[in-house]
Amino acid sequence: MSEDESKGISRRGLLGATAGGAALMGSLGGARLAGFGGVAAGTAALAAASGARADEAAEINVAPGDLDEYYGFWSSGQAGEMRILGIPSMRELMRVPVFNRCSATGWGRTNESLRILTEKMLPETKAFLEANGKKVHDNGDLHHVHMSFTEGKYDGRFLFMNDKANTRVARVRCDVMKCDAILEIPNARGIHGLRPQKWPRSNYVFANGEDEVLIEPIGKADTEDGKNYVNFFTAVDADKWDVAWQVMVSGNLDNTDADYEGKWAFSTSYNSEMGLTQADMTSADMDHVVVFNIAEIEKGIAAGDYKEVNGVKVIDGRKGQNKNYTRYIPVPNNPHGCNMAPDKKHLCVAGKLSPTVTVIDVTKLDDVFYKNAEPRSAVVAEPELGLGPLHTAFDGKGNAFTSLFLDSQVVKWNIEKAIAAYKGEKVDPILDKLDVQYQPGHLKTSMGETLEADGKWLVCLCKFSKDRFLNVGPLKPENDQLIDITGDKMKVVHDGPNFAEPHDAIAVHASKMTNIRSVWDRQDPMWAETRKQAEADGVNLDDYQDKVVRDGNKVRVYMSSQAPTFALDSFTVKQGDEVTVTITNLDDIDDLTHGFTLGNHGVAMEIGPQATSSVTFVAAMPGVHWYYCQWFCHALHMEMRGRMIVEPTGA
Ligand code: RUQ
Ligand code: CUA
Ligand code: CA
Repeated sequence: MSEDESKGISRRGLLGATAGGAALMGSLGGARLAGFGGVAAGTAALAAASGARADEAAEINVAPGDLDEYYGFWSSGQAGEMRILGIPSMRELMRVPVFNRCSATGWGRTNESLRILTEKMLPETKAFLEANGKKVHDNGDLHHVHMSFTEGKYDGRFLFMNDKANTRVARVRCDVMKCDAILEIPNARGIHGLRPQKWPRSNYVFANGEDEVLIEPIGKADTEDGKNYVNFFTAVDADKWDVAWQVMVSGNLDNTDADYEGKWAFSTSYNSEMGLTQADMTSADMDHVVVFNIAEIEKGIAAGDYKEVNGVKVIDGRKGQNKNYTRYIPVPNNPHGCNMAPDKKHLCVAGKLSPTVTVIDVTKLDDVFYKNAEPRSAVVAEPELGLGPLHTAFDGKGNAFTSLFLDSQVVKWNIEKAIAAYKGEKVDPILDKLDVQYQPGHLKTSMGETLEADGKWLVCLCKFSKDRFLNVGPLKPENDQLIDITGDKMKVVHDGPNFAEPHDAIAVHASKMTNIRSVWDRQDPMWAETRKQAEADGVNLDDYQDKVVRDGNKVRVYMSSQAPTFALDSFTVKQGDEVTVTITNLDDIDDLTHGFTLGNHGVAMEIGPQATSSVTFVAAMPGVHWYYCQWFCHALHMEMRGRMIVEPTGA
């Protein structure tokens, strides 16, 4: 095809071409095609490579200016932030710093974010950080992001997430997409699995302690004996963002989920052995799922059947307590994922080291608790699906999708057929298997963790990408693949490279995000503390401000910003002063964000439209230091700057 001919081909036309032809064109010449539609050619080539028909690849093409149908909320693992992607385009829309520090927004540096990061930090952590010359941890390991529910449906209020690295849980407000509360969990170690209660609403967020905790102090207890360790299951009050109660359990806790009636929570344990080495942790054929009886635990707390440990009410739910707080259901070999189906009935527990998924019928749990039925009597199916099952997602039509880590596949299977097979009927529950690239962990269906599962998309979060992208060095991106699940056969329609290491994601229909704002409310609680100080200093933060207040060696600098100026061209302090700069962005236009970066001071912060942000530092360097707005806001954005003059001591 000549260049002239190729220019005549519309993007649609190209996508509609036969898969083979499009693939050929894609491989023929990125450079030449890039001029008019290299992206489309790439997409078609991909679709061809993965076996999808080119016309189906077209439906993932969200044209420039068009909006996605779903918000994807992604965890980022050891990067510590939350990310927002559009589905089906898989475009990255935003990064929300949570447990990490952020160079762009000043998260972890501004007074407002430091308050959130430190407010509910345990005293021993505070002391530890201080001993290391720090105020906050720099890292986090964010595995699981889940939205708040009302009656089994997403309600667009909050997103909740865990930090496995530093035993914390965080909440993000969906109206402004900022983290507004972080809680360090006492007693437990290594918060991994996290899920909100689904019914009647998310009053609790359940959080699993993966790492074992020595019950008695070192010296009293033998640290080399696993029997001296316990694990903690924590219920966080989602509104107050404080611990409501904890349950002490036998065996560690990996992933968790809750039912659709508000009766149960479930946790998988891969270390029922209470082993301290890998050999010990994998020694038993069976581990277990712990079932938590929410009403009984609440009753136990009300009746005073708890021990107070570090200010938390702890219920003893260990094996052999013969109380109605917990039951332990044996399941094969180091289970991992724990996923409640939107049929309200079936909990799917992935076997990991066992090729099976164990299906528990939650309507049978009353008998297990109150009629002494065998714990395994609640198991209604255990289909053999393939090697390394990790997580399961649902389409709302009775089908389940399980990731097979070792097989690098997604297997689609039918729950009712699996139940029939377990009863001895000659049916194969497996409907389809699809190769994914490569080694999948979590996988998510659109709205699939709610009563509104719609069976349109599946996102498969692959841990390895190897040859799927240009080589970027020894550290490779992950690969979040988009899969069309509307037909009988699954189809990979998009590869989505992603930085370390999204474990989990949810896909929320855009219609659920009714609270989301474009401009801040001036009265937002985020800067309530800052507002109080301003009032005490006689400054009205809602109006034009250019005031410098001296209070001993503390200097508070207030300035409003309006494109393209700061209210202050300069301010003067003395060497050694503790300076707080408070900036209010008085612009109330959609998308008009300003910033404040103070040169050579490691200070940078975002100030969204109508927001207030502040930062405190010691002016230890005499001289003239320029500050500037780092968010391109106006034709005169470069000129939006000023000077901080630091007079040397004794001058
Ligand atoms: S886990 S890849 Cu941290 Cu959710 Cu299973
Ligand atoms: Cu204000 Cu750039
Ligand atoms: Ca085990």
